[in-house]
Amino acid sequence: MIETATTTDKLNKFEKFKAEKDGLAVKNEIENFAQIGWEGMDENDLNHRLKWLGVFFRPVTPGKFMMRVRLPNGILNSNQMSAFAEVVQRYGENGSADITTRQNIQLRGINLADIPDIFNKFHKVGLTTIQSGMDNVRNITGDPVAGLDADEFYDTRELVQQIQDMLTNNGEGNPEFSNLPRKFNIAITGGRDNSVHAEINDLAFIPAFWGNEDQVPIFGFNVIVGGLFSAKRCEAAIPLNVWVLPAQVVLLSKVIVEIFRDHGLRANRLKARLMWLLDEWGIEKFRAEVEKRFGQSLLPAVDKDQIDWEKRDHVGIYKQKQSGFNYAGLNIPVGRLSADDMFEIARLSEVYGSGEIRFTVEQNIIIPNIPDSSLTAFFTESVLEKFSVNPGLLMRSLVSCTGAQFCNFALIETKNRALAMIKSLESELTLSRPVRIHWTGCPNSCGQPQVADIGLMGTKVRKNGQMLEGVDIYMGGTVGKDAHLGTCVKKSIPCEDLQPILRDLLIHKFGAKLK
Ligand code: SRM
Ligand code: SF4
Repeated sequence: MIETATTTDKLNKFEKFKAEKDGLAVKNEIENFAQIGWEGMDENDLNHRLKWLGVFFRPVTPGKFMMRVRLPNGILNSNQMSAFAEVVQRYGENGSADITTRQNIQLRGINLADIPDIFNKFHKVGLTTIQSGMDNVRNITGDPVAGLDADEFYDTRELVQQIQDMLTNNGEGNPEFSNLPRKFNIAITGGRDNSVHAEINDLAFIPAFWGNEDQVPIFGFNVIVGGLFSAKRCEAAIPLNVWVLPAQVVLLSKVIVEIFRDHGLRANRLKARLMWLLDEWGIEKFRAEVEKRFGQSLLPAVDKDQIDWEKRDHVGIYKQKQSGFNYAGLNIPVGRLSADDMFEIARLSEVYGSGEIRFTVEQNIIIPNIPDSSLTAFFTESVLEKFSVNPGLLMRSLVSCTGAQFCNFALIETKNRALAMIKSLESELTLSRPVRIHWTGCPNSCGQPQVADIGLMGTKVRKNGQMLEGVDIYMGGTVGKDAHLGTCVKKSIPCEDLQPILRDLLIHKFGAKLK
């Protein structure tokens, strides 16, 4: 069972403050916080508990908060996008938004005094920010083209929503799952190309058919567990040796999160993710506990899963399974959006599509349901000059975490530097294929450098007696059918020396040519 205040001696400081007062408790205090201002708040409420509501104090920009919502499967509508735009618009130059590596969005520049209003606004358009940070289950990812892709095995949208509803009490907040030992990531993929990086989640569901050649195959999922990136350790998820029907996915998720809640390690925060519990227990004991709580015997995993495609990035115009309709994948450089950009995207989705918008884990946008007859007009929209459907082969795959502009863990500035470097490299080189370059500002790996062709992880470097911003270079990350984590191949490159090194790597390893 969850360790309580009486056993807090062996607990880390986060466990102690959680035992004193649950993170979700601040839900009832938000009006009061808005009145007293952040300077008057208790430190743990300000720095930590607010994150249970998706509100993040930013020590880098004190008084200008970040808000992280939840967008199950990365899907939203134009009203929700406009609500985001209206929120950041009121902060002028300070307001902006970032699409995240979990198909989600974060808004910036927010004043504490405005948060009750913003919550009301979000409530009206069906948005929640609840349990999106700290020791909670994060935004649940699913196929970005679920329900549009003619080749998918399963439309993940409903299951992802059901898991979120179960874990968050329909977005109102669920104390049953608000005190996990650490964060927990869940992903479901129903397509052929593992579009959500299933292997880097604590729990993921991968399409697989049950039955031998003589039987009618039954659709379900193989289950993998324990994937994580952290400063201490990075691991791909391992098989739980369980296969479930879609109808069993929500209960299995509940049971696994409960086991993590009740038995996950809480003494050392660096070792509190699920994989550390799997190490301690072994996968057999963990599986037995899952089966016990599930209440019926679980089938073993199927040998061959259905991930047999290279990963698609969805940038461009693609036919949907609905005849006569297309989805447009827009490249959003490093995921950054202004208020005007968001109004524009909302408008595009209404004028040309069905008002629906989707995010990808590559921090890009998909606008579905564009009829063939509207494509010519769609191409004339000037916003496509900024958010191209046919960007350069480096820009289209560029991913970057937040970095030093807003994140106090950052060792380097990421987004602006990443953009400038890609622009210069594209002006020097001709490429024949996309190369996936991921930037991350520190070893926490939010920008997932280990899944990239070239991953760049921020570090500090000494050069000529000076401390400079630098990177460690990761390579060998593969995605899609043979997903495999990349490893560090070169350490401590000052950022000021990086561009020629990247140019050489692109020429010698990825077939780029000098212009
Ligand atoms: Fe992350 C902490 C941003 C995806 C691993 N991450 C943070 C914080 C909250 C730290 C903080 O309070 O400043 C960052 C907020 C900075 C800001 O102002 O934006 C932050 N993480 C992000 C985002 C926004 C990066 C992005 O630009 O896209 C992503 C938000 C996802 C979301 O919508 O919920 C984000 N973070 C990830 C991922 C990638 C993923 O989930 O696929 C990882 C690695 C995968 C994993 O978790 O196993 C990741 N973030 C971390 C860690 C290391 C976790 C650990 O076990 O040690 C931290 C540090 C921590 O939790 O103590 C962290
Ligand atoms: Fe911040 Fe580090 Fe995550 Fe980048 S990787 S957002 S710098 S915690």
